Amino acid sequence: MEQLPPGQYTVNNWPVLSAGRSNKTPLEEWTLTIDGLVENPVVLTYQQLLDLEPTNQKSDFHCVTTWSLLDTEWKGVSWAKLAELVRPKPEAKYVLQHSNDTSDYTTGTEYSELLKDKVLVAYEHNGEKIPTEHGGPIRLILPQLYAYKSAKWLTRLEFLSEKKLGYWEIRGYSELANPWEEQRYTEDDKN
Ligand SMILES: Nc1nc2c(c(=O)[nH]1)N[C@H]1C(S)=C(S)[C@@H](COP(=O)(O)O)O[C@H]1N2
Ligand SMILES: [Mo]
Repeated sequence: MEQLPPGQYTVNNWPVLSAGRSNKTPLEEWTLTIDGLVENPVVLTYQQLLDLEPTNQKSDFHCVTTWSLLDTEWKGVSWAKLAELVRPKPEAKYVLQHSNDTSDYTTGTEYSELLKDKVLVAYEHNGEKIPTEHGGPIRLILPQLYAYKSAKWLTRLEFLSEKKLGYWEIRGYSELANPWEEQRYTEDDKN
């Protein structure tokens, strides 16, 4: 299968692309909240996340500014595992990701995107803890969408009944962000 979506080129280094910076919260104070329209809202410490069954996944990373990093290895907890824990309600249609950073970055998708292959709440990249500038200790990985749909410094997954625009979506970037359809900007979503 073709690995490079239209209009993308491959990079070997790994660029850093951040609207803000990490708040550098100490690891022992880091929490991941999963709440909103779920049966069992949770606040997980970093250690509690590590204690859940891990999954390793190799996936591609496509930035909307046209670079792609291929075959990158992530370790973390699969959405399937976390879904067992929190049990989203039937009316949960949308998920807003929140970051613990200086820009209060958010990004959102339909809940169905979390149910796709290789979706991870990741804490390791290529066998190492995710570096701070790349979103460590925890970031989401939604490899099927442009990477702005994968929040770095992930601190909360909020389940909603309706869509809410995030940091780049408010600024005119696609809500759908499917790289295979080249949905880069809002106007591409209509095509
Ligand atoms: N919190 C936060 N998450 C973010 C961003 C950001 O600015 N802040 N940028 C997004 C974009 S546009 C891309 S391409 C990737 C970049 O991840 P990297 O810096 O690890 O390459 O993170 C995404 N997640
Ligand atoms: Mo990006």
